[in-house]
Amino acid sequence: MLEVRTYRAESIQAAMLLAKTELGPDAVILDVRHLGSRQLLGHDSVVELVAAPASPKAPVRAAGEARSSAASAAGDPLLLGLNALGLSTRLAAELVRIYRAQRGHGQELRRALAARIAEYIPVAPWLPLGGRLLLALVGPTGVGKTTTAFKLAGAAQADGFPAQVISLGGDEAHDVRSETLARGLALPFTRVANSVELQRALRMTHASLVVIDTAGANPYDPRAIAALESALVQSHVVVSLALSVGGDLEETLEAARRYAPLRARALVLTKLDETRRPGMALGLAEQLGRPVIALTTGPRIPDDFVNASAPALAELAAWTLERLERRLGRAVPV
Ligand SMILES: Nc1nc2c(ncn2[C@@H]2O[C@H](COP(=O)(O)OP(=O)(O)OP(=O)(O)O)[C@@H](O)[C@H]2O)c(=O)[nH]1
Ligand SMILES: [Mg+2]
Repeated sequence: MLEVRTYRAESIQAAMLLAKTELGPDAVILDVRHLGSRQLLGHDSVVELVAAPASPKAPVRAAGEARSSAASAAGDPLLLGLNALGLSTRLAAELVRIYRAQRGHGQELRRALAARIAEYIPVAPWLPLGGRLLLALVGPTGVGKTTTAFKLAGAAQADGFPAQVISLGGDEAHDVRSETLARGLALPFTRVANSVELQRALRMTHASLVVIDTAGANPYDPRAIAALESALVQSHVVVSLALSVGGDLEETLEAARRYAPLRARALVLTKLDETRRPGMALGLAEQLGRPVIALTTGPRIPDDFVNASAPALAELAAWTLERLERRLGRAVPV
């Protein structure tokens, strides 16, 4: 029997994030309803989304296919190169097979890669098309949370969606910069210190996108994580974990695991421009299993980011495979 679940949130985006996190990237959206002006969690726009897990048929077929290709690909340097970036052997084997079959056919290659990536890596839109989205960015210090907060809010505002940035727990020096950024983008900006102030600020805003920029939390400091959790828990925001790409894979995954109490429902992957291993974004996204909403590609606000999408991830996969192959051809360590 088809297992159907219902999710309520303030926007289609927030409801989709809930559904994809729980049911997986292939969750099938069966129905979306606007419930009109009803008070949910203190806000008035409510969307109800009915979703089901993807039919078991596709994964079973994919698993069978992948087992044989993975076995025959063991020791394949391209596959090992993708493994080293965190991709599972199954996904890596499928991408390598597609790459070898379609190499040189730019558009066809990218389309085929995108179709396969979409089966493994969830992405989600973040613009608040059907209501309002409260997005909290959490993560280690210096990964680009503040910069990303202003990129998203600035881009939303430029697209006609009223946006606001709230800084939670930022110190004076941190928020001086944020105030300057907010002024430059003509964005409302508020500072809050705790859960009560955050809830008050959220009650007062009418913005359709509110990005809550949190102070960097050391992943190995459980007290810092717990403080952030208690500051956010009452506000029913979509917590999005920001991680920078290109550092040590295991360290980054371990850091992500330490944020588990914050129950992140989405990922923002940052600084893809600062590494020669941006393909690690694919491995992190696959392993963490949370929908990716944006990839950041530089410090400029609001331009340096792309919305996460299967085609964007396919471009990254194609670039990575081409680079791996070039380097292998030159017999230089990757
Ligand atoms: N190259 C590059 N630099 C970035 C990117 N995102 C942010 N930065 C830079 O990284 C530095 C830190 O960015 P912030 O946005 O302040 O990082 P944060 O996570 O808010 O830092 P804390 O608040 O201290 O935890 C700044 O110099 C940004 O300009 C990116 O995608 N690429
Ligand atoms: Mg910051």
